[in-house]
Parts: sequence; C-alpha cells; structure tokens
Amino acid sequence: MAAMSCSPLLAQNPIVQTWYTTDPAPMVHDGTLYIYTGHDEDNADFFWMQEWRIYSTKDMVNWTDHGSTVALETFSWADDRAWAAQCVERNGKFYFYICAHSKLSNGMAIGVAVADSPTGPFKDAIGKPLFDDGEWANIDPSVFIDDDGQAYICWGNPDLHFAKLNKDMISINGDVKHIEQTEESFGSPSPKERKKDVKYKDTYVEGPWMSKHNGKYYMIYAAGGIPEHIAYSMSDKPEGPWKYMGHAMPLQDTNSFTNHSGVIDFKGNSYFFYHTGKLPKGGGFARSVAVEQFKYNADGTFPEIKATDEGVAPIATFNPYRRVEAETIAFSKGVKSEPNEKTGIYISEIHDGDWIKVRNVDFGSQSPKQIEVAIASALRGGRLEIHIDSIKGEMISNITIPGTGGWENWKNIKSNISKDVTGIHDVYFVPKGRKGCKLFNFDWWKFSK
Ligand code: FUB
Repeated sequence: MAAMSCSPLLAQNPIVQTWYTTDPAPMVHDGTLYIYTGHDEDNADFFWMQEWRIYSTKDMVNWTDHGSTVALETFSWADDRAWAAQCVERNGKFYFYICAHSKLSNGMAIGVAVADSPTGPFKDAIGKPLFDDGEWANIDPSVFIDDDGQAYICWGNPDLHFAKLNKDMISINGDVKHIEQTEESFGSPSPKERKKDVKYKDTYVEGPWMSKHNGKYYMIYAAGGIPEHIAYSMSDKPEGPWKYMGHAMPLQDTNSFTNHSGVIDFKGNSYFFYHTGKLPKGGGFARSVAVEQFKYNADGTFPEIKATDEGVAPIATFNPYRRVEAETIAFSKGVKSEPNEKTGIYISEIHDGDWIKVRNVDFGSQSPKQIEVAIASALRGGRLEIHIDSIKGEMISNITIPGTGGWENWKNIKSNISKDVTGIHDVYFVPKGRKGCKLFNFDWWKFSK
C-alpha cells in the first residue's frame, strides 16, 4: 500500500477505517451531510461489491456509520456488482440511483430505490431496472435537480448517457442521449471516433457527477484511462454545450487505479469527495473514501485539488452529554462495525492495541462526573480506557468490562471520571485486555455531569 505520509493519529483521511468504501456521493439534508458509498470486500480481487453503505456528519470529522440499508437484495433483478450510486431528495422522499449487473439482460443496468429517510430502509421504486439495454456501459448514475425542478440523470463508461427524469423521479422523460464528446467539450472525441495513435488533451472514462454552483453547470468525471484522474467540463446550460476545463484532481499516487468524485457545498464550505487505496491492505480493489475542502476560483473554475492524509478541519464541536453511537468515529484502528436489528450498528472486533478517536469534543466549563457505556462480551471482557488528546494522553476513566454472556448481550456500565476535564478535547477510547483475541463489542457512550 502507499504508506500514509502522516501519523494516523493526525490523519482524517480516509474518512472511514472500519470498512473499505468507494465511489462517494454526498448529499446534504437538514443540517447533516450524508455520503452514500460502495463497499469493496476485504481481500477482493475484483469489484465484487454487494451493497452500498451510508455515513453522516454534522462537523465534517466525526462520521456516523448507518450500515447498509440498500443492497443487491433490494433489487430482485440484480445479482452482482453493486457499483457507484447516488441519493437525491425530492419532496421528502429519498431516491437512490444505482447500477448493478442485471440478470434480465446480462449487462449492467440502472435502478432506483426509494425511502422516507436518508438512511433508509430503501425499497426498489419500480420493481425493474430504470434503464437496461444489456450493455456493460450502464454504470455510475448521477442525478441533478435544477432550480426550476427539472431533474437530469447521466451515467456511463465510456459513453456519457444523458436523459431527463420525470417529476416522479422514477421514470425517464424522452430519449436517453449519448452526449457528444469532442476535444473542445471533454478533451477528446467520443469513444468510437478516438484514434489510437493520437494523444488527446484528456478522455472521459466514467463516474460523472453533475452539479451547479453560482449559476454554472459542472460535469466532473474520472478521466484519462487507468490510472484515473478527475477532470471536468463546464456549461451555462444543463444540457450543454460543455467546455473541457482541465483537471480538478490531477493524478497522484493514491494506491488506487480508479478515482470517483462527488462535490458539494455544506455550511458555507465546498467539499470534494474521492477515493484512494490508502487504508492498510488497501489497493485498487480495496478503496477508501476521502474528502478535501476547496474554494472555487473567482471565474468558477476548480483549483487543482490534491489528495491529502490530513483531510478537512472540523466545522463544529461535538456534544458528549447525549447518547453517542460508538460507530461515530473521527479515526480508528483495528475495529469493524456490525448491524443488529434491535441495537442498530455497533463496533465489533475490538482487540488490545485498537483505538477509536472522536474529535473536537466540547466538555464545557464544568467537568463531567461519569461516563456510561453499553458493551457486550461473550467471554473475557477487558478494560476500556478513556484518554484525552492522544492515546497516551491523560486517562480520565478506566472502565472494567465484564463478560456479559454473549457478543450481543448488552450491559450498561457507569464509571467515574477520575480527572477533571473541561473545554474542547479529542477523546480516545482505548481497549485493553488479553492479547490477540476479541475483547468486547461497544454500542454507545454518554458523559454526564
Ligand atoms: O466501484 C466500482 C467502479 O469502479 C465504479 O462504478 C467506477 O466508477 C469505479 O470507481
């Protein structure tokens, strides 16, 4: 893997460490930023992807894992390759556009699921693909709703398909066109017109992301062949003509031969989501989502955005005096997350040597007196140390975790805060116990005064 150039204790990228995540699609709803991602399987040798995952944040550094409420099983017609997807909201409903292998046509097809909440549960909106012509080109749908209410969908590798959606968001209005690619509009001619021996400015490959900022329309896409960089085209109208504008994220050694971006404004800042192969054991089929903050240039063009390990700064503090799901994490080492119908998502695979960091926690001017945690352990349990500011920073509580008789047999345990803590700190949950074995599972925590 490409080594992380800064200590994981300072890193904020990749933003999820419990699972490999890919193809990020950000969406803002009700003061929260959600990202919808693909999921590369551990030890995969291809994009054998089974489901999509959902994460959310209010502060850009602490991300809550909402699990996978949409998967290949959501679509009776799909049987493989849960590739790039995007969720958009319209009139209080959340439409999740996916691509997957169709057992009806034996090609890739576009589908749409719908939910009443941004985190699902999602169900197939039409019980069949939205577009399925048996071609492998039908991947990476992106949906954009213009200010006048007209929704557009685009997708494709290597042709860029484009269509209008009806107001119901689950049917296509009119024909599906192939956007004509020229050197002027996308850096090179459409795939069939490209000549082998010509070196073009650029080539559209896949992963389109359509957006609008200050009245200008953007088509952002993975480009250049393998390895991919991110390029973009701009237009004054949603249907073009497009003008090729260059690289938004130039090629860098990120240990992933694909890249895939999603761009969004949140609380006055602009963010660029993409993926790399930078988690331990990461690579081309073990990718991870990352994010950078950027400012559009005065003329609306992108600056060149570089992939960093540091990522973005927090834009809000974190309140520890409420039940916080243990799967809300700024950075972690070693642990995984698991779903349970009753408890929801919890943190699993906790070993001695692992840790979980929550950033920018505001204890206020009066120290808490206690912390309560919900844990479960079939056998041995262990200890959960709470440190501030670094793994070896001051320990403010040392919680003995007993065996509870089952890995999902939850018990709430209260522990005193042994050193006063006020103001803003990073909090580290540091499990201790016998080496080399699973110690306990962790569902939630809460400080109290
Ligand atoms: O994640 C599977 C595929 O890899 C996506 O659909 C492409 O955009 C590329 O990232």
